Amino acid sequence: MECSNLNDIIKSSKNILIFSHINPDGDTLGSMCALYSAVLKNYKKKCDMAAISKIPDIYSFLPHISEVKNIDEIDKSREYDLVINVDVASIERICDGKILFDKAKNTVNIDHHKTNNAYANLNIINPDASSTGEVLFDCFRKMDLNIDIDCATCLYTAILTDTGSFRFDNTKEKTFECASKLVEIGVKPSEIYKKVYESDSKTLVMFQAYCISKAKFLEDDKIAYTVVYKKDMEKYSANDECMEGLTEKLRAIVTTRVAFVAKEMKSGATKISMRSKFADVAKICEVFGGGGHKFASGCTIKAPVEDAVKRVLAEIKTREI
Ligand SMILES: [Mn+2]
Repeated sequence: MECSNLNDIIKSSKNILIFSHINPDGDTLGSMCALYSAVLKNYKKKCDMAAISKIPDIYSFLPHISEVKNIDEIDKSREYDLVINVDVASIERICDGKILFDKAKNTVNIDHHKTNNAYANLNIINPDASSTGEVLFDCFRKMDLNIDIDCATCLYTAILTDTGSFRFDNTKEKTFECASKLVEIGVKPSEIYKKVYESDSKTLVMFQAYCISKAKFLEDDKIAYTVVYKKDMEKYSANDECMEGLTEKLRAIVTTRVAFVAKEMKSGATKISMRSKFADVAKICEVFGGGGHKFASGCTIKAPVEDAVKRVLAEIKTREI
């Protein structure tokens, strides 16, 4: 029902803008480009696409990604007929884009986050779906849209990345059903796998090897963590993209139950990225004003790294992990 409303809204809109969220991941970018592609081919309309912050280089293979503009390049005085947010759990995640969202004649919010508070005129939210890509694919099928290889590639990438290659606990029978249909359309899983997971830069690999080599282990190796200083980043010319997957590498050790990376930020505060196998680390990060998912959360602590690490360790030790 909601999806047929989307059909009517797109038909009656001349100017459409699609937003992805800040610090974009494969789900928000894949969903944005998939929607762009579907609208272009089925309604013969060109949408604008906006990114709030830098798009990681690995996603440069996504069809239509080169047409995405940075929010700074978009005229804030414009009034769009329709603004659609994809994978944007809360309106703050489009930052300045909110100006354009609030002015739009119509707004749509397509998402899968449990915490999404349905902030648009039309909200298509399915918390049981693995990803926004899966929500969108369902919707396209209900709308009877033609899904071509470009669109399928984007949807597959969205589902693949948000499920950690079909490994995380959001991977359900339905997820494989969607993936199967996308492969039927022509998606080559091994090709997308190579583009997403075997495209690390030499800098990233060497930098992460260094970070792991100085990891510390506590409580019979149940807790694993490493500290990343500004000077480490400088030494390796590493950027934030080089942090991607680092905490997961510490969690992947058989004895690890909780892993975290403490990063010294330019401001002097400490950014904590935490992962677990069993414990609800969202609860631990909430103590420090952060949050996220049960097994993957984060927070920022306004304290120097040594101090922040002490506080985080003390908090972990009060819990059953
Ligand atoms: Mn997502």
